[in-house]
Amino acid sequence: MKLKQICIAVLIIALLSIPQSAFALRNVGDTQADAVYFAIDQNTDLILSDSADVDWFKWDNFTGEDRRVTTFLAMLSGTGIYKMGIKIKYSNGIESSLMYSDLYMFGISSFSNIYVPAGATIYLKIDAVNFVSMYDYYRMFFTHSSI
Ligand SMILES: [Ca+2]
Repeated sequence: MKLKQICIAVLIIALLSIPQSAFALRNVGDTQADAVYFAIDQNTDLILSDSADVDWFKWDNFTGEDRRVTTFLAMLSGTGIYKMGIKIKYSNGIESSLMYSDLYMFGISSFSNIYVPAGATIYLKIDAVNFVSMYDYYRMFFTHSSI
C-alpha cells in the first residue's frame, strides 16, 4: 500500500471518529449562489435526492490571514459514488475553474492544503458519479489551519 493510501485511510478513520453533525436536507445548495456554509471541524452527513441533484458548500476566509483548507468526502451508506469539486473566489471577484479530486478506495475524495488567501471564498461541489438511491448518505469534513 502506498504511503498516500495509508495517509488517506488514517484520515478517513479520524474523520469517521469525530462527533458528527448529522442531518439530511433535500434541494439545498443546488447552485453556487445557494451554497451552504460549512460546519467547521464537524462531519456533515447529507444525501442527494436524485441523479441531477448537486450540493454546493462554501466558506469565507474572514480570519484575517491566509489559510490552508483540507476537506474529505466519503460515502456512508449504499453503493452510490459521489465526487467532490473545488473552486476559489478571490477577494477581487475573480474565480478559479471548478476542479475535481481523484476518487480513492470506497468512493473517497479529498483535497488537502488548498491555499485560501484572506478574504477569499472556497466552494465545494458534490455530485453523483453513479447515483443509486436517495438513501445513500455522504459525509463531508472541512477544516482549515494556519499556513
Ligand atoms: Ca442539493
